[in-house]
Amino acid sequence: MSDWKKAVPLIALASAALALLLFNVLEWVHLMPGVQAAREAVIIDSAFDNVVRVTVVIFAVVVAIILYTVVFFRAGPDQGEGADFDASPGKMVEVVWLAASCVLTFGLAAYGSEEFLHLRHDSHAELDVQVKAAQWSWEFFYPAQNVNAAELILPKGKRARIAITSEDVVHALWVPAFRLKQDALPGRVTTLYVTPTVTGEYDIVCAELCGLDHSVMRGKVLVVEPEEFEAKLKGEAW
Ligand SMILES: [Cu+2]
Repeated sequence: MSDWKKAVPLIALASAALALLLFNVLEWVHLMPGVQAAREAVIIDSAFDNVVRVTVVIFAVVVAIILYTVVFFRAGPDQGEGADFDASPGKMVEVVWLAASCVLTFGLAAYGSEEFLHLRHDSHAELDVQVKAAQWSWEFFYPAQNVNAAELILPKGKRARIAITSEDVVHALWVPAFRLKQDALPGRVTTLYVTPTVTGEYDIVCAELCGLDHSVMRGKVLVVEPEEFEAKLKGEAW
């Protein structure tokens, strides 16, 4: 036990150094690249970043403990395999480790669920779009405007309710720039809410293996200024 007490400052220092290094590497490689084109993207990215921060710290502590153990608890040349030593870390360490794991697991789960429900449960929307997926294309229908479009056109700053279904097999509507993904299920309607914040053209990708041409089942989202929306929709209608 006394060995571990002496080890704490060393392990803490090594953990901090390792965590700092990892944070810099993560910052450098940009885990979540690309534009955040919706309010939801900002929320999801920040949740993702926070979870990564917590896991980086835990990872650093675990690796520091492993390194310390490997270096300072090596068997000496006079100790053969199976040499006698007490591997038990003591009850206190076990209790603290278990309690901390529980707090972290449930804490992260609660944090994630809260953010998720927050995104999903506000059913207020200023625009309705119905999406139909079929092997291997996307179709968009605007019930209020009675318009069919080949692209998903959304006005900037307006919360849209996107009702998704499939005509054949399971697909998934994924807009990386929105950080949103939702399964398209035959015989069922799933719903996604999004408030686009940056005008531009973004990819829609099918994120569920759906057959031969799954890899080319792409679509486009056009986020336009609200005043251009109706005209753009009429222009894209077919
Ligand atoms: Cu697919």
